[in-house]
Amino acid sequence: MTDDFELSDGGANHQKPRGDDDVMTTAQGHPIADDQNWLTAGPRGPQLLEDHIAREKIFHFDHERIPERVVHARGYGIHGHFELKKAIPQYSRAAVFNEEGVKTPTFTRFSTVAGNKGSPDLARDVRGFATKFYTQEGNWDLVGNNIPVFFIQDAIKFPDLIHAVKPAPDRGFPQAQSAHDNFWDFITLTPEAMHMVMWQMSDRTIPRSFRFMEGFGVHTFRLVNAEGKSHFVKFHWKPKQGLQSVVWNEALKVNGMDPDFHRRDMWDAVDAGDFPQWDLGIQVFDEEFAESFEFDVLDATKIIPEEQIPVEIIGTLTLDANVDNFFAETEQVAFCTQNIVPGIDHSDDPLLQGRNFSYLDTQLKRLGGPNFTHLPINAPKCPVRHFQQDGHMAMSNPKGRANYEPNSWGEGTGEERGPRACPMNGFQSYPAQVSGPKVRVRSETFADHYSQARQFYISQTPVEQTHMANALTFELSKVERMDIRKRMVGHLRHIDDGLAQEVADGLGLTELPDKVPAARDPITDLPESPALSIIKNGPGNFKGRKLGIYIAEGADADVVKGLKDAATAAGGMVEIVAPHVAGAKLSDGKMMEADEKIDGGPSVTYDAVAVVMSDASAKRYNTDKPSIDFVNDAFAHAKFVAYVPAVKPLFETAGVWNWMDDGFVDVSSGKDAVSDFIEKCGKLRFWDRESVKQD
Ligand code: HDE
Repeated sequence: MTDDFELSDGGANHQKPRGDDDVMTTAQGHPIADDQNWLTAGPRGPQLLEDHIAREKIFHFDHERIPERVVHARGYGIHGHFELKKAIPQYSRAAVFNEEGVKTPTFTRFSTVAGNKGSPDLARDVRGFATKFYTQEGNWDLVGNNIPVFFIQDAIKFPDLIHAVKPAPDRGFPQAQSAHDNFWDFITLTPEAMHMVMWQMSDRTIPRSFRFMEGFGVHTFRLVNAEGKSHFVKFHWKPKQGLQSVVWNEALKVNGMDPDFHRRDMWDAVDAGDFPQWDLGIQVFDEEFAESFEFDVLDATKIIPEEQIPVEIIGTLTLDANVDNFFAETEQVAFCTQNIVPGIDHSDDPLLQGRNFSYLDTQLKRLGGPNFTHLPINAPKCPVRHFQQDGHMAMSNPKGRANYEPNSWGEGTGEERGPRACPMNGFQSYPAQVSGPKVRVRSETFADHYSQARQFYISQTPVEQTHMANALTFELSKVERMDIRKRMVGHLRHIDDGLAQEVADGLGLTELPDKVPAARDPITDLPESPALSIIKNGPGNFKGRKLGIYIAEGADADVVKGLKDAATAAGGMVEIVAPHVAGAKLSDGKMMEADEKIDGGPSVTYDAVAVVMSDASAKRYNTDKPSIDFVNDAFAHAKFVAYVPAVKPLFETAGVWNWMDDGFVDVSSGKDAVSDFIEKCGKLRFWDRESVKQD
């Protein structure tokens, strides 16, 4: 009888039923004859509880959800690897930093912070950037964000911050938004948040894609070398794709059009083999620098400008495999800031220290027991040996008799003695001097709240500064209480009077509110840091970006082909949009298939657009709302637009024909014009259009 059963590769006692490989079974392995009809007493009679197949199916379904993350609930994970390009034994003994060319497997999860699991991707929000490195010496989790500072300085304030930004407890809204009273009430009573708020109100919080944003470890960490010498370090992820964000009006529309915009973009890019990459950079400094720096390096509301301590690139992260199962991998991955390896250590940053408690605690709640390290996505890829045992869902249990230490099993006893601690290679905490009275105070060295907020603001291009003023005005306009609006403007006056005035004007305040009392007068002459601007750090080419070509019946086939070829040759992706999803017949009489019907492929989903139609089609669609929006939004969002003169009737009703600027390129003349267009697209947006509108 047993000969008829095939052993599965899953484990010693796991067998498959006779017959075909794809026979459905219960979780207990019973082959199922009918999975669609509950056992009943007679065809129209009551259902029987005896039906173990139906009951198991429903029981399991009832328990499908685990608690979503209390913050960063909405996220997207991708596998990859980190390749070390430059060994740094002088700073760290960590294996991951010592052998050039070695590839360490990784899992990275990007996320938004405030929204729940089903919230839209383009909320104005900080993005999480968490990477688990499965190193030879155990897992190292770098749990960072796309912004290098944080709202608060001490972890004990985190629940207040998160309560304030999440939906109000009485009404249960607004979802995934900071534009409401509770958030701004908390922020304006928390001056330490001002630097972070400047980043939050910048385009950093509406990234075009996860692929086009930076990542930061935020805190100061330590690197410790083989001699036990320590340096401080800050970690940076620099996207090889360059930086890019959307504009706010576009973000709002993307959310309606495609709430999964970011995860879809990542899935599509990885699926297409266009693997995104980030360089890992380190800013290394010693105690002496820390002492001389204007701000406290343990204060997570401060950066160290790259112009002051350069970022040294030491390796590259490549994200090259989508998950097989979202729940098993992205949902169950458990990042813990306390997962560090020998050669990396914590600093006394009070935000980091609090996080080291919180993450382990949160995983216990989310994953239901202490054995979440047994799940494949969390399990280290190096040997694991210890005397921990049992607990919920224990899957990898040690063999043998010894489950304690010290023990005297081992040689000659016929039993394994089990693992032993290793003082030479094991993790050693850096023996930093610690002394002082037990107190609940904030260090005086954390008291400057405005200087770097100002530095961030003055480092932006005028376009980005305008976006910040608009974002602040938008958010504060959603705040109902006048005193909160004014209080925020009172803070802005410490940052930049011009910005304060612009926001006051935007809010319709007749008088500029008084400055909020400052714990310390800001330093006003910190130099600009170009590294802080997105526009100054764009890619300069169209690689990895998407061109949407809107075609209709009779469109010039050569022009469409020319655009497709040129965009693809530049490393871009192309999608064809048409009035019907079947596509359109071009001037050569051939049918070109569409990727999207016009109302499913609005211009907000593309980095640049082209509209190629015959005169007859342009007349036919010049009252079609999705067609008008396609053109009008592309204009309003400062996109580059390729066109042929025949589209005039549509461009006229879209209101752009008389406003066409250098961001519009007539590509009817062929190859040169098309190349000119694609080259321009490398700038991503024609920002001059925004300033023209303001005049
Ligand atoms: Fe987190 N944070 N955090 N955080 N955080 C969590 O852990 C927490 C902070 C960050 O993709 C939680 O697994 C406290 C800073 C990311 O799974 C929780 C404080 C930074 C992720 C938690 C902070 C982060 C989390 C919720 C104040 C940037 C998502 C679910 C000291 C450096 C990781 C979970 C993923 C997740 C606590 C502040 C980044 C509750 C107490 C600063 C990217 O443990």
